[in-house]
Amino acid sequence: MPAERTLILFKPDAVERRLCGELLSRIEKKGLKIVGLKMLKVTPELSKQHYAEHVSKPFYPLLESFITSGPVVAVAVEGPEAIAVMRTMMGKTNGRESAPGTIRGDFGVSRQMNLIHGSDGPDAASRELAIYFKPEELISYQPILAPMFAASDELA
Ligand code: D4T
Repeated sequence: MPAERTLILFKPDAVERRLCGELLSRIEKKGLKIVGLKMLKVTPELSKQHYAEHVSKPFYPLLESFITSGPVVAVAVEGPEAIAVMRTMMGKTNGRESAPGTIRGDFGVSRQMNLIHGSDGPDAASRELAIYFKPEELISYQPILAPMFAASDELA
């Protein structure tokens, strides 16, 4: 199976609550690889681009207000089935329903202030990585310990 890349955002509530280190640590300890990292403010225009599928929904105005309320941290994450692995680690959208052990299950009780975004499929991952990172900001590298994280037949 090929190594995938996915776009992760630590949302304004994660930054405000000083949870970025905790979330980054979980990603690293899981064995996924960080290949891009930056802090930025999401503008209303960027929010509409990112959340294009939600712009016409009733909850969108509140969502835009929240996601533009403070800085976010964008992380490009790589690994075998990284998209699904991250979605499992994040838990359900609503923190009240997310299982303990997941990021949203451990740190929140909200559906909107749910700390973290992760691309929900390969098409979304490509689209979202291109929104937040220039190609040259995504770094390809082979850690010396890579053979200790997955067998050769688990990666392309
Ligand atoms: P993201 O996209 O942030 O990773 O979240 P999910 O993939 O888990 O959830 P989503 O696309 O359904 O929702 C996107 C974003 O909108 C917020 N939201 C959602 C909200 O504020 N009110 C709502 O009613 C819903 C359904 C939470 C996540």
